[in-house]
Amino acid sequence: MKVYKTKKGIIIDNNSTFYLSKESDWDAFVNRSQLAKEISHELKQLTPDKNLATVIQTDLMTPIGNQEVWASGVTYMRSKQARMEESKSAGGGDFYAKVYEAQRPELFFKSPAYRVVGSGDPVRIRRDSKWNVPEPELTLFVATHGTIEGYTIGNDMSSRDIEGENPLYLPQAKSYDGAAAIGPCLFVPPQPIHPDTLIHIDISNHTENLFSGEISINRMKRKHTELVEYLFRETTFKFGTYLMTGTGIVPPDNFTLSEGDEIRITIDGIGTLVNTVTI
Ligand code: DO4
Ligand code: MG
Repeated sequence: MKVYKTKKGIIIDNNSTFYLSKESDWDAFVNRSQLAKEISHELKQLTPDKNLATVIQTDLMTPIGNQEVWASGVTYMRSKQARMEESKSAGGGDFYAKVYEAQRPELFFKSPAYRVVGSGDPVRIRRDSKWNVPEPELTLFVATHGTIEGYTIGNDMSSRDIEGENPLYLPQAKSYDGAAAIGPCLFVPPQPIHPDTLIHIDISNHTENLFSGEISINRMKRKHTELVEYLFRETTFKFGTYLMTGTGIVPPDNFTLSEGDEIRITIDGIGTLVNTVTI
């Protein structure tokens, strides 16, 4: 099942049959244990409505209420290599090699809900940065009790020159207006997402393709449950939380985003998150 937040309410897509939920509060709707079961139960009391198929195109909102967005780092070999390269001259390369092998994962706060954008919205690159990339990431929705209840597509926009200059600049490279995108929906499967699920990215300037990449989530070094366990150790999440799981796709070092570029991130079973770059 896919759940869309729209201006008309919460729409449930069950194998291309669409329903409008009786619950209009996003936090109350998503932040439940055994969410897939709960939604299946609710569907029995709802009437399908074909018109809702267009509403998810015309009235789509970012699938977030009061949730924070957290992120994991260096969870794929490609990410480790890219970070070591960009921070080499600053002597930071070693940090990334160590965190890739360490028991404790890298987790960082990415964004409060009010700063997160959805599919169709612009993402931004910093005006004080010259080297910017999108990071396409499977993003978990974790309910208050620490259970993974759903998945969405995340874009962890990053300024590689700022991050590479000094690892302590990570929050500036990762958290600024327009740096976090999620959407288009919350995917709520009855079982955990399939390990062979593919993440695909296309970046174009509308006339030509600039970069494409693909990776399977089974190339991730850590388990989703392991990331969640560390995140929830000493922190509570009243509304549940989103957790980006790290990138395994990094464009070549001579690539940087420019204003107007279109970023399309597709994850099997979830859909496509589309954003255009502004400054
Ligand atoms: O360590 C820096 C950030 C890493 C990251 O965002 C990623 O691997 O996706
Ligand atoms: Mg990332």
